[in-house]
Amino acid sequence: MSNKVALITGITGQDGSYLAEFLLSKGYTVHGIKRRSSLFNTDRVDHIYVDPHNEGVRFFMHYGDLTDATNLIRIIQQTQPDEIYNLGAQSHVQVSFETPEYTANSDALGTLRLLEAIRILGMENKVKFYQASTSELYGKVQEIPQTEKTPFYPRSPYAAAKLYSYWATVNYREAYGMYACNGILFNHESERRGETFVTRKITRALARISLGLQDTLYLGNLNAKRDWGHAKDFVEAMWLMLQQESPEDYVIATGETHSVREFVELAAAELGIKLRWEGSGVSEVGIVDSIDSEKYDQITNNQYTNNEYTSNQYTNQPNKNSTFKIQNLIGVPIIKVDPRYFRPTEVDILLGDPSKAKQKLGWQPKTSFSELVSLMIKSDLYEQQKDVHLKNGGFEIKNFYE
Ligand code: NDP
Ligand code: GDR
Repeated sequence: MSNKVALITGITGQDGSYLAEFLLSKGYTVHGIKRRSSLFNTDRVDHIYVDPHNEGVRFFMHYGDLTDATNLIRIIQQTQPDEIYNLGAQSHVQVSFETPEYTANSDALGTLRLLEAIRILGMENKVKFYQASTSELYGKVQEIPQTEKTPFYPRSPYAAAKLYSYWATVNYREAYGMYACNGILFNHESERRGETFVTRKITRALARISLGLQDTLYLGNLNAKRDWGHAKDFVEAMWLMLQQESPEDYVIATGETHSVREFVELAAAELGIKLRWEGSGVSEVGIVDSIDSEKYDQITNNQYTNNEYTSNQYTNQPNKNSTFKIQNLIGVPIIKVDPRYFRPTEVDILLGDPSKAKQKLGWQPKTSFSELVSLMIKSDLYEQQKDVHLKNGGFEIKNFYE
């Protein structure tokens, strides 16, 4: 077991929570930086939180923000980390078109502030630094598949900000001899993925539609292709990058690409729903062609055994009390295109070549595309079942995402 100390920015995010779990399991003491918010925002890490008054605590959270250099310097000085993982970011590509300056401040200058804090504190030779770089750097792709050598062509304020951080990390490595690495991670998802990223939006909405809680799922570009892996597998690669003899940059990907449309079809199929597509462009709709009721019953009955959030609280079969019959969906257009979700500049296709990571880090993804979709659907069915109970109990159910 290690007795190292790690500091994670973005601890309340998807990756921050998986990485914290992983490092704690290795014996690390983990410090996380969380932003102040007006409501509790720690759902993803509540299960690993321990009252700091207890003895032997190895997980701590500190208020801070990547836009505030003073607190970054103070937290690094206080916690004296061996490893810093910079996962904090305004991470939504579409939102970055709405908030470009803030995105640059947190995603570009935030990284610079951390790197400078390390220098100011004279910790260049003690701290190892991980930068959450992204396949979005490739943007308008110059070659397929993308490797560590593929030229970048960012297509959003988010990607442009991340490009700055990529090069700042390389520069601090070369200028000051810091152990600093870029993980160029392709899309990675999970049961904990934010609800407005396309995969989670799809699994959550389809689960709700199958339970009669929502009518329609509105999506943007169905033809975009992404290399989707599981976040739990990907955080392991971050750690491996910091355990090598010398710091280098690595592509982390599955080596498979699928369209948003394929993701929708597979997620629906997981629920026993077969879709057919009609129309084209903004008029395209996904209509329920047929339902495999046996498959739906099977997944709704078995979801608990496979779900990471399994609790003894709900042991009854989910649909027992539901008045909604999934057969009602046959012939209904449940997927519609809404141009609101089109991006001013799109990244059409991403496909990573993780050969270097396989060879040098001994890393490879463990979760297949179909396993990822299945895990996410099961988890969302479980979550949404709570709303079915509320609805059947007479409470009004609102959906803010439709
Ligand atoms: P999330 O959006 O789930 O998490 C982002 C985290 O950053 C949250 O904890 C968020 O806090 C925090 N954060 C946002 N702004 C600030 C700020 N100004 N100061 C401090 N913290 C802030 O992202 P992921 O976990 O999916 O991604 C982790 C990192 O990896 C990000 O940098 C992302 O850009 C990058 N990345 C992600 C990929 C993916 O497919 N998931 C692929 C490649 C790179 P809060 O909870 O308060 O919002
Ligand atoms: P991405 O993820 O932009 O790749 O960034 P997102 O899931 O938002 O989009 C993937 C693709 O799906 C298309 N799409 C939609 N996207 C969203 N969010 N909502 C929709 O309704 C919708 N319909 C179609 C998008 O146009 C896009 O082509 C993620 C983030 O985690 C980044 O932080 C990270 O750097 C990259 O992955 C790698």
